[in-house]
Amino acid sequence: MKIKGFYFVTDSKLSKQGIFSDAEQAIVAGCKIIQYRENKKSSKEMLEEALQLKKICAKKNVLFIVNNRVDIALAANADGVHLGQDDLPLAVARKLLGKKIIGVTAHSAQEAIVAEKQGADYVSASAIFATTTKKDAGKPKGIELITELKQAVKIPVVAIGGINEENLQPVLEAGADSIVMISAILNSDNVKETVARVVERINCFQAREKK
Ligand code: TZP
Repeated sequence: MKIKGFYFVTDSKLSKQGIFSDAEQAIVAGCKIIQYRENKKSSKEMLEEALQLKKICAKKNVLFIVNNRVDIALAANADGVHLGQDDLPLAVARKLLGKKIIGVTAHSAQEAIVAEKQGADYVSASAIFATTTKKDAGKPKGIELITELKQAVKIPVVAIGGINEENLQPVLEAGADSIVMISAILNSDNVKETVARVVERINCFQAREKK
């Protein structure tokens, strides 16, 4: 399955209904990719949560990705892992994960080119706009980073960081294959309705562009 369209990332701190409910609502609303992102809990707790999310995703044929942790991804039989620049090297993760999906965070075209050469399945352009969800996201790069990454690599480019319904249009126009929104979804009044609106907008835009 291709990395395309709306990509939801869980956040237990921002969640009002709990991460399982958020994932279920996002899936009902049409989301096809869910990432489990957690950095405060024990490995044991993380595995339990990852297993539960995997079950929720598998039932609906939704891709399930684990952030940072190759061990949790393997133990939960996730579809893949997302690696930051300070996580396990891609070559090591590839050995452990075989054909599973591996995404890599890229802050520049150079990082994206290296990730593609080493066999990444997608890169995430980070961070596009200012965000408070990830404290060390660094200075926002603007939509120019999406344009640069799209020119530099052939693998899908996922846009992340400070994206919401107001600033979605330029992100789409810059050519992002997939788009993450965390706080824009979890701070909204209704996760399902907000995801449904965003999914519809992204899918419509991408269907039109394909013609
Ligand atoms: N990586 C780069 S920015 C970010 C992550 C996980 C947080 C994005 O969250 P939000 O709330 O959509 O800005």
